[in-house]
Amino acid sequence: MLNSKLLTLVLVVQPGRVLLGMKKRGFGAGKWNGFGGKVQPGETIEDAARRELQEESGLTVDALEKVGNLKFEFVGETQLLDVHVFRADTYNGEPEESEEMRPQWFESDKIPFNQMWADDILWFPMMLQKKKFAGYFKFQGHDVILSHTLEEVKEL
Ligand code: 8OG
Repeated sequence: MLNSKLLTLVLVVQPGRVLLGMKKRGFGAGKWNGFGGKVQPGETIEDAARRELQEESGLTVDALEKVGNLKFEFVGETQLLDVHVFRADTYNGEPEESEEMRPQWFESDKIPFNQMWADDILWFPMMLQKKKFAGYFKFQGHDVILSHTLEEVKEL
């Protein structure tokens, strides 16, 4: 049986650009990604998303929109990652480097997919178009997707 671990991921989007962070350490180090991490006991998923965004980028947000749910299985591992993806279209503060992330804005047509998780190129277009999506990805190691499903959904 797979047990699952709840995680959050926040993409801050402005007209024509997206804020990503270079992950400096830990899981996914060396990849550009949104901001997020583990949901702590007693915390709602959305509170966790706000907290991680603030800790990793220095930004606070008023409204977070739920846009996706992505599940990741890694061959040989018993833990399924259950990632809740949010989009923020407004924010307060200025992005600041943290111990975990070095933030940088990317134009929406110059997103560095070759330095991101392999699944991101598949769902980023939906996220940018404000479509909601649900997906399941089976990874071999951290770079190869063996199989996946991904669909647009009405509700999350
Ligand atoms: O706390 P930690 O940094 O380990 O949390 C992992 C972060 O990485 C969390 O924000 C969820 C996110 N994440 C995955 N898998 C993938 C993925 O395939 N693509 C993207 N963009 N983010 C992912 O755990």
